[in-house]
Amino acid sequence: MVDAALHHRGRLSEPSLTALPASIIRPAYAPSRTSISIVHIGVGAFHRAHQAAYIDDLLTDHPDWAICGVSLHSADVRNALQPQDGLYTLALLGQQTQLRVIGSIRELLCARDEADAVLTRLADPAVRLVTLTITEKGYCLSGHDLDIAHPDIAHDLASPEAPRSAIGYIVAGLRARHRRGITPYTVLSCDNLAENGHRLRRAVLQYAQHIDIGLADWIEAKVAFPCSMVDSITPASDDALRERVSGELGCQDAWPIQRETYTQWVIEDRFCNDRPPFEHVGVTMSHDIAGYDRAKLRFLNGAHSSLAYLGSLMGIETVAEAMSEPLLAGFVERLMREAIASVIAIPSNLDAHAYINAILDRFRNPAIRHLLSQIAWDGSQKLPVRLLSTITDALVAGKPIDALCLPIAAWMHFVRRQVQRGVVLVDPLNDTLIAIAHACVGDAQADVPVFLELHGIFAPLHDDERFIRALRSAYVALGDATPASVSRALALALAKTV
Ligand code: CS2
Repeated sequence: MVDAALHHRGRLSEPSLTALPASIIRPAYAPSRTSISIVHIGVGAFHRAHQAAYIDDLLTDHPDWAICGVSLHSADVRNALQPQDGLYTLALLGQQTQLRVIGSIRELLCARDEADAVLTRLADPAVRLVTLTITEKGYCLSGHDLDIAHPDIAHDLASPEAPRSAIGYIVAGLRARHRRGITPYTVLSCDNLAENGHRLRRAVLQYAQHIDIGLADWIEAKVAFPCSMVDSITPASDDALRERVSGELGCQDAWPIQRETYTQWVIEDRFCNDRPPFEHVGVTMSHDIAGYDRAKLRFLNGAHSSLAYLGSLMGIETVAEAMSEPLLAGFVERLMREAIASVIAIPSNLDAHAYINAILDRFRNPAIRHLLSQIAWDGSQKLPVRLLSTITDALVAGKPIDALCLPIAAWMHFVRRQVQRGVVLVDPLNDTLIAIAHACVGDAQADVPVFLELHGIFAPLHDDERFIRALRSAYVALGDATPASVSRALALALAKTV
């Protein structure tokens, strides 16, 4: 809890900026003199640590690119940041922690109770860009298609003027612009999904086709959905951070956030309306970002999810702790250097060896307490893009997949163990996973096929004999998923040539 005495020293706000200690970096512009051109949907920690920091740099010379941050369901961020004039602190965790106040989010809306204000912003001709960080599940996809049976999508299709989903809002905004003859905005996904722009475009078009075919044709012809790759490790905020920040600021910040100093953003240069001069603030603009995307998702996120499930079964709490376990760190390094590197196609200017070295260093960062339990969330959405995609390519190339199947089997054991222990799973397929876990008996022959029934995750691998065999062996190798049996499985995997 924040020290009660701090409340008397006030809240972070625009007037309080000048009184902050000199060590705190603050906006080099007057936040109230900026204007909004970006609507961002999903004002979570990642957006506030990543995109909002780039835009904060940009506003110094280009004050008309400020952000309106929209949360679809929860009012928590709005309620925390509105009394602070949208300001909040970003802690940059390096050898020395640097605190920086970000001023780029100028308006905060909660769509659940301010739908009209959100729709008005989306229809505003000054808004030229809509960005999103709604996580994998926010796209409401089943495989590559929009899941029209998803409750939010079904709701929005029935009443498109009063949407709930991000897709529903994007299309409602475009519909208003289409009717009024206003140039559409570019829709830029900033989520950790392979080919995020293509997936979003497909989902938006499929949705629009259900409500208005003329609108769907207009969107298809006129609206750009660039792909992007985003990268920065952003552990969830905790009380230690809140106390430290308020102490150093000398005033209260209700919701500071933290990230590593490393950050990367690559955007496909395809916009249908004006765009910010992103390249002025360190963003890489490219015409082909698929290779960057693949490298990030398969190396970094693939390794992260592997650490999350194997490490959790070993009773380890954080990424840095996992990296100090020789068997686990050794396994994950081998996984990247051999199993993943041998099948991945990456940009010619990207040195895979150096890229992996940098990832290992980032994972070892002692200043970061990144919980494995946070990374373990939403496994059903993350595993296909992070690990199963590599397995698919390895099978096509006739390469070994044994090591790649170990983290998948670890996820299955993790799900089974959490449910059987009564621990809440954070996953949109929660209900299905609970039913599966209850059906598990701890035997590979019985358990693995039940998981493989999840075709949304496993298709087209679910009936591939080589995959099933390797997955069963991995499941058996992990034994009863205790720290000792997982260590044995890792030692065995390391003893083999991957
Ligand atoms: C992590 C990512 O929580 C997770 O699943 O793997 O959030 C990861 O930290 C970021 O993608 C790094 O850019």
